[in-house]
Amino acid sequence: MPSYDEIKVYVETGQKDALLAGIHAALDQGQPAQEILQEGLIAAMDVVGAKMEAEEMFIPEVLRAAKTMEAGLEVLRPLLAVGDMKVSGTIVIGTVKGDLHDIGKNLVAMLLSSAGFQVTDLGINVEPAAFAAKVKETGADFVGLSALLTTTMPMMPATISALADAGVRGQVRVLVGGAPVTQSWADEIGADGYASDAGAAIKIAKELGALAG
Ligand code: B1M
Repeated sequence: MPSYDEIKVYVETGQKDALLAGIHAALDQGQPAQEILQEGLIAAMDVVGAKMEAEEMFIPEVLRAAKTMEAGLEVLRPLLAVGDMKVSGTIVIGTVKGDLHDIGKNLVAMLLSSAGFQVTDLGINVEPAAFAAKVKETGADFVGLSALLTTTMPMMPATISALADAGVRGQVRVLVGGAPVTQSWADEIGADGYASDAGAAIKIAKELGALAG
């Protein structure tokens, strides 16, 4: 079985076949899917982020790493079900306008779905009005906003305003997340919940659902 450092290198350097073989070998050895995700795939993207910032990696290489990670995620997907956290509810989720990052959002959507939520994923670069229209159309209980860039975080309050303008702010709980997002930002913009990772998103959605009765 490869070490997590080796798995990280496979993601970083876009070695998809080696990554998939490595993940299968780790699973065969009894390593938990959640640990492979956290210590291998997500940790690799942190290395990629640091190298991107230091201009040691550029967009095409970062994209290749992202695609490789997504291939690994597909193998883990069925194993990441959330066990006893069965909840129900409907959520409209997307990455806010101007932002093209979707790996974290996809992970959150995937885990919410496996926890019993009915998920409508609007994808990336979603206009505030498009979130509001979909909430209105589906009568969703939650709307989930993901942002990975400090420059796109302001699209979160813009989306909350669009929900108010469409007359649906009162019926929907707003959950926000993404690497630069914090609890204090969520408080500042009047979101109902903040989650630092996909597991926390399920927990918070469950709590908010229970509060709403
Ligand atoms: Co971009 N990028 N990127 N990038 N990219 C970051 C975010 C950056 C931190 C890298 C860096 O410089 N260190 C930096 C942002 C700096 C900042 O604003 N603070 C950055 C930059 C600058 C950019 C560009 C501007 C680069 C450029 O063009 N010069 C550009 C912007 C494009 C745009 O969006 N308009 C850009 C482009 C890209 C790619 C397209 C090449 C690619 C995205 C591919 C894709 O997503 N399909 C990419 C990538 C891959 C990254 C890094 C390396 C990895 C992101 C990732 O997938 N992480 C990233 C560095 C980093 O974050 N370490 C970086 C793994 C993922 C599982 O984690 O997304 O954080 P994350 O999601 C977590 C939590 O945040 C949370 O749960 C998830 C799972 O645990 N979460 C939620 C996320 N959404 C949530 C929603 C919730 C709840 C929790 O509720 C609804």
